[in-house]
Amino acid sequence: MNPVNPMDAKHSGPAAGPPRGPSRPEFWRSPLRGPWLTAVFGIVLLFGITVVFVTGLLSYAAYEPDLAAVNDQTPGKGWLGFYLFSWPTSPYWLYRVTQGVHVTLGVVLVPVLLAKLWSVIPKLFAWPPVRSAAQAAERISLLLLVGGAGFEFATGILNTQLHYIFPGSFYTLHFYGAWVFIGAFAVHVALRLGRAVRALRAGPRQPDPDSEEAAGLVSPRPAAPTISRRGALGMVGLGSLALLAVTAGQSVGGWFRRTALLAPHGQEPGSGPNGFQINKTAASVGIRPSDIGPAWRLTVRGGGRQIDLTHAQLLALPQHEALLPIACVEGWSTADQHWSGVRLADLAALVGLGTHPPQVLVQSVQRGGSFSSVVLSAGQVRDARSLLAVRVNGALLSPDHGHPARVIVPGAPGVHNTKWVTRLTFGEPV
Ligand SMILES: Nc1nc2c(c(=O)[nH]1)N[C@H]1C(S)=C(S)[C@@H](COP(=O)(O)O)O[C@H]1N2
Ligand SMILES: [Mo]
Repeated sequence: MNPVNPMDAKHSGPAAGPPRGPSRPEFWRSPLRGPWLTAVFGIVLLFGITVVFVTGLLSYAAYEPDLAAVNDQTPGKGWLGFYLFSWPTSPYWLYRVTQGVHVTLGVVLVPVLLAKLWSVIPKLFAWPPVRSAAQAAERISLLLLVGGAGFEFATGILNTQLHYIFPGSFYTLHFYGAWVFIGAFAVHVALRLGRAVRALRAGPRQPDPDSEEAAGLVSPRPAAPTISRRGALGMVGLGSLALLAVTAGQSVGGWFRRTALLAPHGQEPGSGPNGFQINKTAASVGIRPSDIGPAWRLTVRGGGRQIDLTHAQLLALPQHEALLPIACVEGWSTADQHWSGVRLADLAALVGLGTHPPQVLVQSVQRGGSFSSVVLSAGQVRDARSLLAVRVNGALLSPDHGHPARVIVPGAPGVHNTKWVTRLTFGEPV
């Protein structure tokens, strides 16, 4: 213990003061820290994180996890799936917007999150560390809040940048992490919203460091300012805008993709009709040329019947067009592409399920991997824009885009647009 310095007594309580270093309020000297600045960042995060959370929940609903086990990346969710609903096919750009917002806003909020943490950092070292049971509980909730925010932002950004660095388990981590984080976030908002609103009303003038309003954020020994508080806000705002400028292009797609400096640019899709973003190439998931060559067949099953089609027979069926994007969970999407192929509903009709086509299990020639099969809902099958596509932008599909046939459905996440399809099973799976 340090000897009590009478100079410190004012800020450090009656008994032995805090140890030297960051536990002493005098240690923190930025004249910018104060309740107003913290409240501004806090309110931005309150709205921003709410939107990111809701669009994240929507992303899970878009996977239709209740439809089939193959659709569900977090099968142990229990009642956390209470809000799930059947994902619509209109508007056809639905997932493109919800997931574009989720990823872009998440990235854009990073500077605000860091600034918010910086603005309250003295509180991390507050002395004594535990004053009462209630305060201990609050500090633990802050641990979950800060840890949860770091975890959610880190896993999310790693996923968008590195394409599933955690094989299969990204969903589990990000999903359960989100619920822990949002629980702590709700507690924090309940405890602090009143104070934040009062601080915003009171304006940017710094309160006395010892006052209740200062909330332990105002330095009792401020250094000379090198930037104004508005300047600091401007800097954070510019940081966010810069991130927006180099991120949003990947969700807009088309020409704007070039501005998306932060988007994964590893695979260059090239030019021509098939020259748009590819998630996983045929080679990268072990598709052999023989899997998708002349020996390839499409098997359509359902209603007790089975039909096998060659590629030529598939091309001979009535072809329909649909103008649809691919929108990946990673936040990128393509501009609308001209797909053409056979309607899923028409394929259901081939096995006698034409009037009210049921759901369908789609299976790829791909062996293994969590995206090699999916169940599409009856609503998706019945939409006239839902195709088993064989062409895109006038050309046959390239192997990387799913030749000989791939699913394309409106409004759905990219992961439901299964490539290299070889089997469709209509009806309830047995
Ligand atoms: N068989 C199979 N289909 C698949 C995938 C896959 O890994 N395997 N990836 C999916 C994902 S996550 C996306 S975003 C889209 C991307 O389609 P694209 O590569 O043609 O752009 O394909 C989907 N279809
Ligand atoms: Mo994806």
